[in-house]
Amino acid sequence: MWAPKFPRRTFLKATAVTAAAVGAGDILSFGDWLRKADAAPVTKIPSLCETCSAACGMWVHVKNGRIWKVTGQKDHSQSRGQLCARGHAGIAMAYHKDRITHPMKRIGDNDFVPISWDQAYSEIAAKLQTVLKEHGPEKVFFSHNPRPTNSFYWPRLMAAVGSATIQSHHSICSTARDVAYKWTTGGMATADLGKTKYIVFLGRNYVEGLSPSSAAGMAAAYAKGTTIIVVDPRHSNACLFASEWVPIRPGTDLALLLAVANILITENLYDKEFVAEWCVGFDEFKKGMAAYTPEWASAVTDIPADTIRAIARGLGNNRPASCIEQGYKAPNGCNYANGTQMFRMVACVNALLGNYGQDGGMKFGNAPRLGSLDAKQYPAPPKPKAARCDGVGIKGEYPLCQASQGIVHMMPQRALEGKAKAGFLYRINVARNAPDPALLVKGYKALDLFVVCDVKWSESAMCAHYILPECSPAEREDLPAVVGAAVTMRTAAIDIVHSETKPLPEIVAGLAAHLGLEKYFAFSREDVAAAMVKPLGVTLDDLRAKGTVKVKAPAAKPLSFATQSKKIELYCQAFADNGFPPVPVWEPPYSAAAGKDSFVLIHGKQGFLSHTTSISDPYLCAIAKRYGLERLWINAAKAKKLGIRDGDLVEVASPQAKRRVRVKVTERIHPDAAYIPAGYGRFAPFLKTGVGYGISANDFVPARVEPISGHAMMMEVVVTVRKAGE
Ligand SMILES: Nc1nc2c(c(=O)[nH]1)N[C@H]1C(S)=C(S)[C@@H](COP(=O)(O)OP(=O)(O)OC[C@H]3O[C@@H](n4cnc5c(=O)[nH]c(N)nc54)[C@H](O)[C@@H]3O)O[C@H]1N2
Ligand SMILES: Nc1nc2c(c(=O)[nH]1)N[C@H]1C(S)=C(S)[C@@H](COP(=O)(O)OP(=O)(O)OC[C@H]3O[C@@H](n4cnc5c(=O)[nH]c(N)nc54)[C@H](O)[C@@H]3O)O[C@H]1N2
Ligand code: SF4
Ligand SMILES: [Mo]
Repeated sequence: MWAPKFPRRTFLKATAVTAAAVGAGDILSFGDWLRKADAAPVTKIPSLCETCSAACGMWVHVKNGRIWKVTGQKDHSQSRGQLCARGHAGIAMAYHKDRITHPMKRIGDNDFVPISWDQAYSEIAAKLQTVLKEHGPEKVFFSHNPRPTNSFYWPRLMAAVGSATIQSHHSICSTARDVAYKWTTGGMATADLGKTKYIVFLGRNYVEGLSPSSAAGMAAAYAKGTTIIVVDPRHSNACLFASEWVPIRPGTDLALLLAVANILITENLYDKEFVAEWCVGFDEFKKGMAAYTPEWASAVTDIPADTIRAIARGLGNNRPASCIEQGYKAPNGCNYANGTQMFRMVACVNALLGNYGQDGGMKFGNAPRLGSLDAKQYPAPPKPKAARCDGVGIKGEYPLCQASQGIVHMMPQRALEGKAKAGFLYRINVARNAPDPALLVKGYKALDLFVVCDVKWSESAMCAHYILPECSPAEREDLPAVVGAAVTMRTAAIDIVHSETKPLPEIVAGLAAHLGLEKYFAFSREDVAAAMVKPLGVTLDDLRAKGTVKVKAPAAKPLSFATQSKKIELYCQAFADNGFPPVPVWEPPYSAAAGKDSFVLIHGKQGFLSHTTSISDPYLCAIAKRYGLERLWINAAKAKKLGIRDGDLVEVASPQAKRRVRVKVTERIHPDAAYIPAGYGRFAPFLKTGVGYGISANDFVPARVEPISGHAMMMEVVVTVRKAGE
């Protein structure tokens, strides 16, 4: 078991600093010190929240060199002056007990020793060079959760090494959606919630899978009378703002959409001019939809046929100011086997409504463009020629997946097959967030070299040969990003808390230098940042003072679709060419097998937690424990049949795992579904908070890859639930 071993030198240095501070100025007693500390001014420093992908703009209020509190930036379009509970709690990561304070080397199971940066860089570089020599760059991969700084630095290092396998977290998030839109409309449009008259949310939960602006937007639309339909097997908190909750059998939204298209066509409610001008394959599509009557869909979805008709007519009669919201993870981003075709249908139904580019319909973003480093002055490494080790873009493997996303959860399996030999993880905890943790841990440990760069201990970090500790967001300045019609940037609010942690640009440059690749990093982070904001007429000093700076929105672009045909592909040629149905057809979810006594195990976000990160936060964990929020939801009638009462301890079982948890017995869930909130069930032994509390749906799900978009099918699992002995 690892215990921090501080070299004597560090201890002496720290003692000397404290002594100097105490002896300074007019402080003679503890009372003096307290009065002075209390009277110290508070300064506000602009930063960005790192606790979820909304990356809200925040002000960090600093007193005596420590974080005092945070508030939301008004000019930032995600926060609009507010932060959620996770944002308020998340900034305290700087002082968290689970911080990794030194570079670490694993010397056994759950056994690490702190090492110097120089030793870490030298040993990683030597092992990587051996892998490159023996196996080539095609067996090296990098997985991350893309944010502005890491999206620049790590892919550049990987390219310098020759590896093309750069992966984001999307195969366990939204990749079915993203791949479906890529091939259908050429990219994702978003619902114009402020102006729509009739909108259907398929699971997507703005109130719990939230950013302050999306939750506020939904509340405002509801207040002014917009018809909001929420389709979800569970009465989620989004139903607070719903005109109607439509419970659905898990994994069957595709059937609902096929029937909606059928009705729009047979009842002549679709936009013929739009379809003629902007769509290809309508005749095949129309033929394909003919069999999907509302009665057929009702039997599949458990939604009354008249409700399906009412939804289709509500959409058709209000077009073009009506839409199916674009979705995210729920219900099909990476959850069900039919997810990619389901999102193709979301795009196709919106096309039938002719709502693209229309007020109240689906609009494509038009963000200001950031600049980049002068390539003549700072030559970039050549684009890698090596094949990817996740099969993405390769005929016969995963030809239609997004190269920018890859298949992150597959790498441990590839390692066990000898198809991957060295891996780097940044800001992602795949071992807890993807299905089948036992396999993930075994696979990562089978690599010749596995390096994790994180701020805190995690299940994935526990598998690493080397851990590179980054300083936390409050302690660093990062590269700028565009948000709405503005530029924003995180600046360093406090000094580095643990002297042996570093910001990412230094870490990557250090590694590059030990690999002999320093020529690709002969610039400072400021050089990159300044080049990014220059074309928008913004300076780094502006950003350091204001955090978020409005810029001129680019002129509106005429409607266009970046597909192969330059039209919306109701019939998708690329799907046909690769052996997938070119017009969506009904495919039952694997979990359709859920029967009278079993459940499809579904999951989703809670407003106060973010993935695995937040349950180890002491304040947020205390909220969860105080209100018993880790519970498994099951339907009241079914619970009665199974002899289970609210608050009982139950055993949840799939062929993969058995776990115990308390139940919430409720009318708010379809009888075929059992719901477990996301982010619980942490098992990394070094964590001091939240470990072992609650359970994770991922334990029950086998490791699989959906063939079209490469996602993890994270709700394709049937479980039994029975009362457990105390
Ligand atoms: N059961 C279940 N599983 C799910 C989901 C679910 O709803 N239910 N949701 C899925 C979804 S939508 C997603 S997007 C994924 C998310 O999966 P991940 O991207 O893995 O998300 P996190 O759990 O937040 O883990 C992020 C890691 O980054 C680290 N980190 C945080 N800030 C920093 C930083 O500034 N620098 C560095 N270097 N590291 C940092 C954290 O300590 C943590 O270890 O999970 C998926 N998995
Ligand atoms: N508080 C909080 N907010 C977050 C995050 C977070 O971790 N915490 N993470 C961010 C990220 S990375 C993402 S991807 C988004 C995700 O945002 P959403 O896509 O809104 O995410 P989830 O909560 O994963 O959605 C799960 C919902 O889908 C429902 N569902 C399950 N099966 C089905 C089905 O078959 N049909 C239908 N119609 N619904 C179904 C569940 O009951 C649940 O309400 O949230 C973002 N915002
Ligand atoms: S929504 Fe909450 S957690 Fe996400 S970035 Fe904003 S404040 Fe942070
Ligand atoms: Mo996500």
